[in-house]
Amino acid sequence: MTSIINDVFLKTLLRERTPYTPVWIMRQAGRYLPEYRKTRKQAGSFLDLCKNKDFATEVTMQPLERYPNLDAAILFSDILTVPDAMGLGLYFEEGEGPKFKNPLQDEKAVQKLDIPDVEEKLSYVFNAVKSIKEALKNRVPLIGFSGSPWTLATYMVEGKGRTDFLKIKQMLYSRPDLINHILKINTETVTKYLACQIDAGADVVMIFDSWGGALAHSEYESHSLNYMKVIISNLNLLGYQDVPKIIFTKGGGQWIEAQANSGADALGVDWQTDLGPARKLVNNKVALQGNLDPAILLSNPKSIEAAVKRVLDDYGYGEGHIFNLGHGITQFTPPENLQALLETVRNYSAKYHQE
Ligand code: 1CP
Repeated sequence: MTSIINDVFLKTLLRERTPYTPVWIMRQAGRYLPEYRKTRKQAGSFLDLCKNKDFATEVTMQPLERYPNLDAAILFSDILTVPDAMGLGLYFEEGEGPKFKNPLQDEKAVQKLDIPDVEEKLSYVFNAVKSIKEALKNRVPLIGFSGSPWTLATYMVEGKGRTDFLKIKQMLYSRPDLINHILKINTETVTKYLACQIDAGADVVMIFDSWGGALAHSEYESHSLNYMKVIISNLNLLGYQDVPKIIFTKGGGQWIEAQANSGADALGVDWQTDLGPARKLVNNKVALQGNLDPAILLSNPKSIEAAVKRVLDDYGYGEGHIFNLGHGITQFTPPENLQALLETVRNYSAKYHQE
């Protein structure tokens, strides 16, 4: 294994001693940065940006160049590359978010769905991982990622983002066999996808279950968590047991104990969850990552400093906390406000890591 110069994030994932609380920010590369908007314009579309390894490397590195206090890099790509590789035809309409030309809205479409040739169809992602690793020169670890089988299925069935989930829930409650088929295909594809990202150089992998919180209590474990568990155990069986794995169910705070028994090394926690009680519930089984409300970054450095301290106080003394937002940074964040967050984490957290 190569040695990473700043290994504070890796150590924290294993709940080992560190001098301070590590931090990275979900969607740290993105539209709130003027340098991102410039590269995005040069590249053309968002997908062009993802598919060109030089552009993907450039935008991954942008937040690290601007903010020396970041303790991890995350691959610049998207969770929707997977359904795109399955032939669903991903496209972005300006200002409207992602859409699919061929969503899975009838039995025939679902039955035709198959595991794609991941190595070939998604080779641009693995080439980006290799190129980013070279650019990083081992400064900080690189996070690879995927959507969860359930979250990917919501986009595949609904055909677009941010919906009421009625199409997929109708299918779930009336044709569970079709949903289970989609979830099984997604699980095998994601396992392969993450394995290839690790082979290309990803040091950590994270599964984004952004819409797991839309599931009813009775359906969360059976339709989201259990499939994430299968991915984790399959990766372990394939020999990737030493690569730390993070799962994050947005809106999933009430299922934290079940998540702690999933085999993941760390759990993402959103801002509706109280970090102190969550820490007691996971009982040293996993690290916790989160959980500042991203909207606080729309305020001012003084309010941000107080809110960051509150999150660090909520977790308290000892190891196993990775500071992050409770969801992605918004495009309206003034970049200097993120600087205030990062400085406060670094300076204030040291007291929680002393003997
Ligand atoms: O420039 C643009 O117009 C594109 C905006 C954008 C960006 C910057 C999209 C479209 N995706 C991304 C990058 C991205 N997406 C990253 C890498 C950047 C980084 O973290 O630094 C990652 C990890 C993602 C993951 C992702 N994409 C998730 C999971 C995390 C989360 O936020 O919940 C989800 C749900 C998506 C889908 C998606 N892609 C893009 C958008 C706008 C969306 C959300 C669509 C919706 O409303 O449902």
